[in-house]
Amino acid sequence: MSFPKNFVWGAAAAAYQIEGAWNVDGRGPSIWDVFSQEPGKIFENHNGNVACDHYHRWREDIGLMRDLGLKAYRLSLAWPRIQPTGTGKPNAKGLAFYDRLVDGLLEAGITPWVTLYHWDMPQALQQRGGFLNREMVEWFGDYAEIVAARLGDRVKHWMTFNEPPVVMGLGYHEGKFAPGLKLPFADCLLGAHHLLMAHGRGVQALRAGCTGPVKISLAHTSRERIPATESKRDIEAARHDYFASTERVMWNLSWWADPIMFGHYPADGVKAFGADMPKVTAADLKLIAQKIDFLAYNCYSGWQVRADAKGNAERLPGGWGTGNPRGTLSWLEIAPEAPYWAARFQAQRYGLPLVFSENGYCNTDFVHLDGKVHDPQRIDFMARYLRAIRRATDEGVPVAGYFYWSIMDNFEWAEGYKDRFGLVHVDYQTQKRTPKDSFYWYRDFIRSGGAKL
Ligand code: IFM
Repeated sequence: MSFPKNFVWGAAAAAYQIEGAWNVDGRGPSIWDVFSQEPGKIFENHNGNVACDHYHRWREDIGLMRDLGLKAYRLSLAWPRIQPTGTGKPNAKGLAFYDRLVDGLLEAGITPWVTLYHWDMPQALQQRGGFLNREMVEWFGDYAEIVAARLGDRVKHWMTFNEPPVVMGLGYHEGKFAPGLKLPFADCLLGAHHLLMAHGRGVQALRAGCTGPVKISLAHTSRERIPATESKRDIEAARHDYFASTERVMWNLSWWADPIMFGHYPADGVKAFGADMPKVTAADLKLIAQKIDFLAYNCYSGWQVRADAKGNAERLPGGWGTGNPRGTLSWLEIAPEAPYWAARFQAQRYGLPLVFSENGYCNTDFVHLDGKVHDPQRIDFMARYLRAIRRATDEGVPVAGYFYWSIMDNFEWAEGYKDRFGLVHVDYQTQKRTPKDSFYWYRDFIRSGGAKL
């Protein structure tokens, strides 16, 4: 069978990873500006000061998206461009940039899907405690109000936060990402709670400030559990493990998704985390559980799970086996079944349609002697993952869209510019854009309505 008729074919990027222009037109410093200036934090001390210079080259980039035939483009807004210190009067030039970008996309027939927070918090807010400060709820709400008032007449698809496990896990717990903190687990649970409340406040502000109906979500991520066989026992073991919240990490999907969808934290986690739990009131939970309209999910990799003799989940030893194909980032083991199980498990548990807000493959692509960028691995990766998504839609699992990560090579956080995810190659010395083979493959695929697999 084929993909549903109105399936959204998109690609994504995020402000700090592509915009550059870090100190232009009144933009304030973000936690990533500060973190990436610290020697040793980022591969070869790269930073996002210039990145893909999308701030100045957005017209050319929209032209590429139009050539690609994108139906939708997922972008994020740089909060410090809009409110340089995170609170107070908006910066007119920052808002004007996003105004132009949104208009340009709409003129090109591309629907903007906007994420409010993709990790670049204004540094001034971090200095006031960042997510550990409960005032974050109102700071974020005010920011969402400003954005809704300015873009809400044209933008109808929103995500509040991108990948909370990375924000709190890598940023506040493991110290690998900005702001580089290594806080006790209890503090991370408190920050997570404030983040979820800020999400709720953001949803309220977007609904109140945008004109007409809007579709809102939060982009989750986790690591997929893939049943080792399709026996009922393995499937149930994988499902149970997928939604368990007992590990003392920030990666438990149900920890983030259940409060939004069910209005309470998962009982297994509340029990396991015991005294580390923050104080949670009924009013907090009510705020968090604002109605959302779809599940947004960033899906990359996962591992196989089987049921042991007692039916408990057991991760298969050795993951996928020595030498399993992967991207240049070590965590990106290729697991083509991942989106199928992610969509099936989540749609069943949460009862909403799911959009893959990110999925992509990284490599060390370069321009070949013939002037082209040949990236057969990426094409193969996309074809495999898209087949799994088609299997889901064939079986009636409600998947509504797919955003390839990323439209172009960009600043891959702590890995700098080393790993390339783009459909478009970027030469960071000259800013020359070269569409890769995968760009043309995806273009033909979109033209065929997803039939060409
Ligand atoms: O580049 C990131 C993106 O910012 C968030 N999701 C994962 C991508 C690849 O690591």
